[in-house]
Amino acid sequence: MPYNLNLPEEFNAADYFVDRNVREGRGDKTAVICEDRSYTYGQIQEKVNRFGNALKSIDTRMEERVALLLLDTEIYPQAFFGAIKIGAVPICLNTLNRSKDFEFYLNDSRARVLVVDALLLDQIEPIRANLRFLKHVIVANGPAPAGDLSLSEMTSSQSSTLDCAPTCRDDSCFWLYSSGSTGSPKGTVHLQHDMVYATETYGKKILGIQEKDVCFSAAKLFFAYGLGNGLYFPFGVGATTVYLPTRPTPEHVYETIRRHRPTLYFGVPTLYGQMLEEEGDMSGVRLCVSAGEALPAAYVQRWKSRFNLDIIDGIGSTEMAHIFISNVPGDIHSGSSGKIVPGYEARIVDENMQDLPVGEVGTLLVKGDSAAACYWNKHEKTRQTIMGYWINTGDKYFCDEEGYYYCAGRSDDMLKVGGIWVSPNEVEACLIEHPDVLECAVIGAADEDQLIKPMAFVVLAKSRQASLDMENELKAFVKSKLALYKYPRWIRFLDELPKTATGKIKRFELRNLVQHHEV
Ligand code: 3UK
Repeated sequence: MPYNLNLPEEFNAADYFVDRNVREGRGDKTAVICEDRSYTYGQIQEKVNRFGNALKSIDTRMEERVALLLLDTEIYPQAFFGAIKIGAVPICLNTLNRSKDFEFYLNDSRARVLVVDALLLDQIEPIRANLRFLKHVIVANGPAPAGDLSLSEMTSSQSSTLDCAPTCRDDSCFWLYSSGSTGSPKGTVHLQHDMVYATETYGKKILGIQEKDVCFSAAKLFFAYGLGNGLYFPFGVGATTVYLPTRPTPEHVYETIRRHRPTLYFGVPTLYGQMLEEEGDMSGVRLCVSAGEALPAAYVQRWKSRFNLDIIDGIGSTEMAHIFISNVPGDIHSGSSGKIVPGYEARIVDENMQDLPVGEVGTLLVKGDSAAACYWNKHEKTRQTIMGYWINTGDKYFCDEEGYYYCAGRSDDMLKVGGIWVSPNEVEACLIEHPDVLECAVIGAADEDQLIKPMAFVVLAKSRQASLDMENELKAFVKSKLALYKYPRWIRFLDELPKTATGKIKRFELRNLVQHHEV
């Protein structure tokens, strides 16, 4: 069922997510904890106001883009909502990217202002001369070089009060860059009401998030997943959020959990796998969440037996802002993405956009009012993906009789083996059940007859040795579990899998390795 938000025509997300908390009496409630610092909603509101005024002082106007290249600290909510409050449009940039990516984002978006963490400034220096539209660089969390602005200096002289810009509920609110399998990244334009929609649906109905919750997202705020987990879900209900500015290693994550005792923990599958390999404690956490890629069923079971905690896997996307199909606490179907989140609708269609029967693999389309409005200046890609009310996820899924959705790979990852579809995900899920396997990826590779067969790349668990015996053992293991044609004909052992900045396996790199006979 569609969910009606009943937002007024004039609506500003910063008012809803920041000011409303203070109006409703939560001014003294802790909003953000970062290392040994903590800030109340009242203090965050003041920071937001000072930053909004600072942006205005350098003539930032409504609808202009303000790029954020920031680590997860209290500066994030300040800059994000400060920009939104004056009607400007923050763009959350992936801090793991490199100079040439930032050059693309800044020129493609025509951002007028960049807010950059001092620790990331070295990524910007080499490209400065190429930034055609950028007017101001504001440096946060450290000193600004000559010619740049210092966030702390700029904001200290500003007023701590600020009225919201009169944006409407359908105004641009924030952007995220989404990279596809082909072409340049796409600026995904989200509207003022989108964060409210995701909070009301996934946030409240699936997480059951409440004011008393403490969120900790190991997935960073620049990722659409982390932005909901660590920023607008907790702010949407007046809860508390914990930030970890450094790399989310199992050690840092366990330490943050020990120190700040979150109730909701958000991770990605790779990290759950790594955490399972290390010592640590999850005391105080009531629920764990996974998204970004399919969570291996084996991890769900190992996690449950070690911590007695559920991990709810759900699929979301940058285009939909957050999760639209999810497992729910108390009804976990490990290996499945779960059921449709109330407020969203899904269809599974064939190449002619005709609905497929239960159990058949097709393209997943999804509908819901947190969907992006468009890709910036990419008309054709917008039309291919945003089909009226429906968004084409590009994912292959099937749905069972009870309404559970199962991921069967990306449109371009599915393999035809002996004329039959093989889902690399299914083979991976099987391999990872083997206790010696830490991570794996399966791609299609051509045999001597140029027929596609599955090939597996395996990262072995600590202290396990790659050998011919191990290879045969893993093949036999898959053969014993799945239809025979699905087993990997070749197994290659790697020290680590090539991953994108957001933790997805770069299958194309694995395919290249094979094509160039490098493995
Ligand atoms: C894949 C999954 C299987 C799927 C995201 C939660 O990942 C997010 O956004 P991205 O734009 O990627 C979207 C694509 O990733 N995917 C994500 N989650 C799952 N596949 N099981 C899953 N649980 O191909 C999807 O189309 O980077 C995740 C919330 C917000 C997000 N943006």
